[in-house]
Amino acid sequence: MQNLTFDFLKVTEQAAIASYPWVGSGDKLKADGAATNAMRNTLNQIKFNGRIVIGEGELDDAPMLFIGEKVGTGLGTKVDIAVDPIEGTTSTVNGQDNAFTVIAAAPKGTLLHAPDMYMEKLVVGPKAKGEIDINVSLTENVHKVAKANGKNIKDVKVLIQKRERHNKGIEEIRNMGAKVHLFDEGDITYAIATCIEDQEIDLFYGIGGAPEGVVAAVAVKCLNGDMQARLLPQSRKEYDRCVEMGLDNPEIALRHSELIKSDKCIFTATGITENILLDGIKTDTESNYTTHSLILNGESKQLRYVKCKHPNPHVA
Ligand code: VTB
Repeated sequence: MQNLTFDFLKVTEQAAIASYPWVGSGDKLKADGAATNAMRNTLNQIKFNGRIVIGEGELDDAPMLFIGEKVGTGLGTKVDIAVDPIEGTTSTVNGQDNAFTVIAAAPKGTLLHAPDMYMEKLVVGPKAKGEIDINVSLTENVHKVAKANGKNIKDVKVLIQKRERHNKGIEEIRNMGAKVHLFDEGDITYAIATCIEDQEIDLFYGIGGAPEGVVAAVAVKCLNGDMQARLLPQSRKEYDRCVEMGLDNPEIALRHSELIKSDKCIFTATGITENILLDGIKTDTESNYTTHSLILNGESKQLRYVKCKHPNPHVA
C-alpha cells in the first residue's frame, strides 16, 4: 500500500481542529458535522482510491462519512477505511476528557465490513497474545492473561466501560479477586492502552461500537497485541444487514485476523481533549493551535507521537 501515513495524519489533525470550537458547546450535531466535513475534505484531496467499510452510519445518516462512501481522488491504491470522526462526541461537547479524531486504513478487502452496531471486544497486549478466547468465560481469560503477564490475580487490571450492560462481567472479575477500572467514554483509547506497557493494563473487555472495534483492531495489530470480537445484532434488521454485507454468520466469534487481515495497515488519532494516550488541542493568545497525534504503522510497528503547531487555523 502506498505510504499514506502522513496524509492521514492531516485528516485527523484537520478534523480535531474543526471540532475544537465545539468543545463544551453542548451541540453534538455541530461538533460531529464539523469533524466529518473536515475529514471528508481532507481525504478527498489525497491521491488514493478509498472506501469507508465501517463507520458511523449508512447513506441516510448524512452528513456522516457513510459506509460504502468513496473517498480520495479515486486514483492510486485501493484502500479500506474505518472511521470515527469524533470518538467521544459527548465528551467533546461536555468539555470533558477523552475525545479524539481517528482513522484506520488497510488495503482493499482486508478490514471487516460491517454495519454500525454493538460489538463485544476482548483485547490484550503483546505478552498475552494468543491467550484470549471470547468463547470462554472472563474468568478463564483473566487466568490465562495473568499467567502470560506474570501476575497474581489480585494484581490483574481489567478496563471496562461504565455501562449497566457490563455489570455482570465486572462482578465476575471482581469476585475472582482481579481489579476492574471503569472508564466513562471512548473505548478505542482503552483498548489500545493494553498494548502500551507503562499503562500497566492487562485486559480490555466490553460491548461498544463496531466501528470503534475495527479501528482499535488496526491499532492493536500495529502494536503487536491481540483482539477478539463478536458482532451483537440488536434486531432482525441489524442481523439481515450484516448478512447483506457478506457476513454469513453475524454472531460468530471474530479473531483478530478477521477484523484486520493485513500488516499493511495504518492508524492515526489526534486529541481534541486530553486522554491517557494523548494531549488535547492547546491554543495560545494568537489563536494558534497545537495538536497532538499518535501514528501507528502495521509494517514498521513504529509508534510515533506528533506535535504540530498550526498558525491560527480558523483565519479565512
Ligand atoms: C461505544 C464506545 C465508544 O460510545 O460506542 C459508546 O465504543 C456508546 O455506548 O467508544 P452507549 O451506547 O452505551 O452510550 C463510545 O464510548 C464513544 O463515546
